[in-house]
Amino acid sequence: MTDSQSQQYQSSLQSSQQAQQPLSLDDNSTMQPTNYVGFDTITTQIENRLVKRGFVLNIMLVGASGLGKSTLVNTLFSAHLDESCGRNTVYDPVERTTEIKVTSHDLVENNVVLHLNIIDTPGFADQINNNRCWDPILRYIKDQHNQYLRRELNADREKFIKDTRVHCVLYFIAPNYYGLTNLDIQVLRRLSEVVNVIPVIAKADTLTLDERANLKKVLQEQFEQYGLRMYPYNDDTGSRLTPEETQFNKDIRSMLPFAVVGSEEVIKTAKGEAVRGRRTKWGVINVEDVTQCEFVYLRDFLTRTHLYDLIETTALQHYETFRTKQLTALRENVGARNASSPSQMLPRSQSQVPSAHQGYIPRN
Ligand SMILES: Nc1nc2c(ncn2[C@@H]2O[C@H](COP(=O)(O)OP(=O)(O)OP(=O)(O)O)[C@@H](O)[C@H]2O)c(=O)[nH]1
Ligand SMILES: [Mg+2]
Repeated sequence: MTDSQSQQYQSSLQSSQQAQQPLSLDDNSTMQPTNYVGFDTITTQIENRLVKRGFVLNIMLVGASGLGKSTLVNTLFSAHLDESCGRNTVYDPVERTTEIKVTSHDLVENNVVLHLNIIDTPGFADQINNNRCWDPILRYIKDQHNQYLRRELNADREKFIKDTRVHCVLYFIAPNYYGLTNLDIQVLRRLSEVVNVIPVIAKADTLTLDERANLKKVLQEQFEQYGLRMYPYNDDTGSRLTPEETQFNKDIRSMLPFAVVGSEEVIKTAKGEAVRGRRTKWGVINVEDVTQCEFVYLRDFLTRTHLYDLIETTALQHYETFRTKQLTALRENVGARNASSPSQMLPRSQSQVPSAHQGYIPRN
């Protein structure tokens, strides 16, 4: 045996001896294979599957009439997704969004497909009696949960259940100096129980920087005072988040609500730069300039850092709460029925899952 052959033999013997050794256990009792197995590629495998399937994001726009809801969503995704109702002259008719309207779009970026559904709701607060004007919005959200539950309980359920559950509500607050109106409080209280709510100060270009800072302070105090739970939440019940993510969420919460300006127009600044903004008599408001408004923070938060978390939180928290309530109500119904007539102990059919309105009625 030559020297090099003997070295080769020694090293192959060593590696075969290592392979025969039992898997080692580290301090946390997690096993570490002695040779590379390759299951760490599961992340790439999952990524490939997910990319192929694409992602669904359902965003709902809620707030008083004319606060720039449609304009902002178009600005967010740099595309004309929703019809804004602005007038160019005073003679143009005043148009409004009058019913819940869903528009769907497939956006593609680096092979990743985002199936985006925008749920535009009629602006409220412009009626003489605004009592229960939030009902259609809440009903819509709960109906989507209910439909998902019915599909999930179906004996021959689809492999991939179409997800129409609302992942996030962008709630538009008027730029004023006193904060939330009574109506805002009523609506936010109900919404924040069933969906992720991200509040924004609309048309922030109409406030001075001091007014904006003051309004933010007032709003944060009101969120606290009225127990309004805004997204991102500070209670990570499932311990899903890393300490860095928890800290990041804390920072984001201290910035809420984002003071935003929307515009679909691309205009030229005095320096000749083309920017997305609003031209006024006094100059150009660049919506992507963080010294002028917080639109960029909102966009990054929504699309770059928390898009998946919004989807996951909807499934793990809001839908789960709904599901538990519905199934508990169903079990109690069956129990009561069986107790009253034990001879009829037949299983209920799927169609008898209580509707969203039977089992889960919005609080008054
Ligand atoms: N100053 C200012 N005006 C804005 C802003 N965003 C939108 N607008 C204007 O406000 C008007 C109404 O905008 P929309 O986006 O249609 O408002 P909306 O909330 O969707 O209205 P409804 O659907 O009727 O409830 C339009 O003339 C917009 O150009 C903004 O950030 N600042
Ligand atoms: Mg609109």
